[in-house]
Amino acid sequence: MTKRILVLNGPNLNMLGLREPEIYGTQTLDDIRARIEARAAELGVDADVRQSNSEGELVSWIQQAGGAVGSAGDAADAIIINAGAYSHTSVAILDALRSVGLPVYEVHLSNIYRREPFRHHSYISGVAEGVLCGFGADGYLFALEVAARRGD
Ligand code: CA2
Repeated sequence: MTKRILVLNGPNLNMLGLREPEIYGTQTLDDIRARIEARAAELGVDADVRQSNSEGELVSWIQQAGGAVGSAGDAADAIIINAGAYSHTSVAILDALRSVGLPVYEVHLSNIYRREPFRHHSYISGVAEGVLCGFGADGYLFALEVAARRGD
């Protein structure tokens, strides 16, 4: 069966390419989605790229990826997540990721360790297989390659 990888993006990432290009680059989220989908096709996996500004919606998608009741068709084999600012605040997203038990790959476009101290801690890192930060959109593609290869 084709491996299915859920790629989640958190708050404000819908603004990519439209504001703060010096930090987050000039590519829009649609540009990044197209790059992820193209690489997924080469790797022979399905990538489902989603964005939400709502913490609760992200939690629901994570639960569905884990096969929660009523989530037929949304189950996934791995999760790549850039939870944006929720990375630094959300115990709810941490709990959801821990409960589904899927491999988690954390991505940040910017190098969070070169930025303000409040960005240096991510709740998600504690459950992630690995963290990619500072490589811009390439981080998603690196994570996709690892997620596609692992568990074969
Ligand atoms: O570097 C990353 O990918 C972040 O997850 C991005 C988050 C930030 O809170 C994290 O500390 C690091 C912010 C995403 C905001 O994206 C924008 C993009 C363009 C314009 C405004 C916001």
